[in-house]
Amino acid sequence: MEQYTLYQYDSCPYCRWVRQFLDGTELEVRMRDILLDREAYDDLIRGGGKGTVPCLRIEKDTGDVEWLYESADIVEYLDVQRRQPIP
Ligand SMILES: N[C@@H](CCC(=O)N[C@@H](CS)C(=O)NCC(=O)O)C(=O)O
Repeated sequence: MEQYTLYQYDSCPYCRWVRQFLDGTELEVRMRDILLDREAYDDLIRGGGKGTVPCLRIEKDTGDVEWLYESADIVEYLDVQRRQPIP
């Protein structure tokens, strides 16, 4: 199973949209608030390369990690994943 972490913060409208999408799914996504958690912000910069949110950290079954920016791309990606049959 892929593991997901969403880097975001409360008042960001793009983040809110992704969170609202997630509310209607059963996907498990860890939330990290980059305004409240300095370590989360540092991890985002180090891993993703920039501090823009939302950003989805995707850890593949293989251990490979991808960082996906852009709310529309995040929602589209997760929408595909949630339709996958459970192995
Ligand atoms: N097109 C992006 C816009 C994201 C965006 O503008 N996020 C703002 C917060 S609401 C941000 O992180 N700005 C700071 C930055 O880009 O470094 C999306 O849809 O995700």
